[in-house]
Amino acid sequence: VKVTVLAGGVGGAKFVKGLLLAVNDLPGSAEITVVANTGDDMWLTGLRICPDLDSIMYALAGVNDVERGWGRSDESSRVSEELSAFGVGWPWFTLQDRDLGTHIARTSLLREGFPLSEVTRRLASRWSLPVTLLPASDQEVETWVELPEVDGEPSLVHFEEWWVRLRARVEPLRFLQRGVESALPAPGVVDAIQEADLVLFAPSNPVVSIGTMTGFPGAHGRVGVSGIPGIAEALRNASGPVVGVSPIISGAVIRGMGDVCLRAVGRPVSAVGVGSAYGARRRDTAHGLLDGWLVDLADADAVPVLEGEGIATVAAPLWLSDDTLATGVARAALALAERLHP
Ligand code: FO1
Repeated sequence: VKVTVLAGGVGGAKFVKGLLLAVNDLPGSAEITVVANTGDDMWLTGLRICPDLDSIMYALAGVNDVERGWGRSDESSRVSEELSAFGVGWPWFTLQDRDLGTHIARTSLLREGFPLSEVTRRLASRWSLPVTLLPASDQEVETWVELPEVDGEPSLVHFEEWWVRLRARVEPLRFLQRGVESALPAPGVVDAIQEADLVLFAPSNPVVSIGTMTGFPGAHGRVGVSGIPGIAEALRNASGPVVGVSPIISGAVIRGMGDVCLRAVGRPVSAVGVGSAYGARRRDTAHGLLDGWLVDLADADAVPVLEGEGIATVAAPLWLSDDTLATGVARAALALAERLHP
């Protein structure tokens, strides 16, 4: 079977690790493609940083820092100490030594003229990852955050500055996907979605991680997020079922600060809120994306609501705290997909 997963960084990686174990139950071999969000990417200290691609690559290679979630294990900070002493870079955003090796290698290949998809293939080939890892786009699409005026000046900061320095404490006016209008899905992304036997949305940040790929509509007068042109269309044309896993359990995010992102686009922080923002694919031909939606057992009351909206919804345990639990979540997603497309 061919499975394609749309994913953000750390949560996406945990889900994919579970999926790799869950597909062992299926007959025949599985071919998994992971399409990673590139909206968190940025230039810093002259280097191209791709947090979500790296989080997934390191986790699947088994070289990630498990406790922190991002970056490599067995790290040191000698280079970042030197950069700080020169006053270069962001002192609150630590680029550690091994991780810097990745950014230098990536930037070097980009400078040689290779597109990000080819650069990612080359970096990942070092570890023979058990999946094909694709960036959502080869073009630079960066999420910026518009914050309320300070001293009469509207302030616009890169997503990472809002997320890491400000810890998402300031409520954004809106998100801006810089460069998204002229971006295209990276080579292989549209085919991976359209030709998959099933497409899964990892329980990643629905607004800035999945939304930067698929688009995420605003509500209650708030501006939504623009997706990379062509990805939502590929999802609507997908021949297999599209099944999402809720990143919200009992009205709170599984990890991170995605609740602030949902409020910023005027959406309720709930399994129903996220599911209905993605929308039912068959019924709402204008912009619906989902055939199936997995919610946590604690959100079982979401089932009849979303079923009423035309999305096949199942309640299952959704915590991803360890590989065994993550495998259970992936099994539940595969079972729902099987029901939708036997
Ligand atoms: N997150 C932090 O909270 N502090 C950091 O200093 C930091 C550095 C960092 C460097 C490389 C990288 O790939 C990720 C890094 N992250 C850091 C994680 C990242 O900011 C976010 O958690 C994700 O982008 C959100 O999905």
